[in-house]
Amino acid sequence: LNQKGCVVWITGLSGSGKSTLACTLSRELHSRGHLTYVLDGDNLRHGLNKDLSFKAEDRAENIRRVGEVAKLFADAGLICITSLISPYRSDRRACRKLLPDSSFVEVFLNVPLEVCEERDPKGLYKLARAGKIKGFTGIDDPYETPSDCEIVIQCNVGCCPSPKSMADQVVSYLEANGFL
Ligand code: GGZ
Repeated sequence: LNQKGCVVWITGLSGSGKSTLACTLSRELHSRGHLTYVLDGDNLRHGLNKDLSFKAEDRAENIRRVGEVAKLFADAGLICITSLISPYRSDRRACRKLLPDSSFVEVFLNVPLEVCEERDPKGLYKLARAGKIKGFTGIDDPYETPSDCEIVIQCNVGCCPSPKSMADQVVSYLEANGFL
């Protein structure tokens, strides 16, 4: 294995397609012979992070732990892909600081709230609007838009790139920056 490890940190709203992008990107990189590992926020909250809630300090701890684990994978030479909402700039910046310069690749999956809410794959937005979930990101909890990310993937109402073309955008970046 002759691979420079890195972390591809995908941030965005619930329902923006982070997990789908992470999975599609992982498969694409595998098919090119690269080792990857996906750390998915929703999955990790059933195990490693099952003691954490969605209040700001628990989200911070959630992201801190995943950042530390992602660093271990990157140290081992893998491309570690994370998919967490990670709504706070300060938490994302803290993860970036764990890694050597340029090996933290922040990807903002920029999907309008109305598109995420229309998809509502788990019915969570509906519950949040009804006040049955409190502190839901984008409804009554903040999402701080990245200002220093390496890649922005733009979706608009009625016009979203396919998961494959989103993954290709990340692959091109990784190629151009010597990670592949
Ligand atoms: C945001 C919530 C909440 C609240 C439950 N706010 O789309 P999903 O369902 O499958 O993924 C979301 C997941 C978010 O976990 P993360 O670890 O990525 O969040 S963070 O980075 O902010 O710590 C969503 C579900 O959990 N979910 N309640 N209140 N998302």
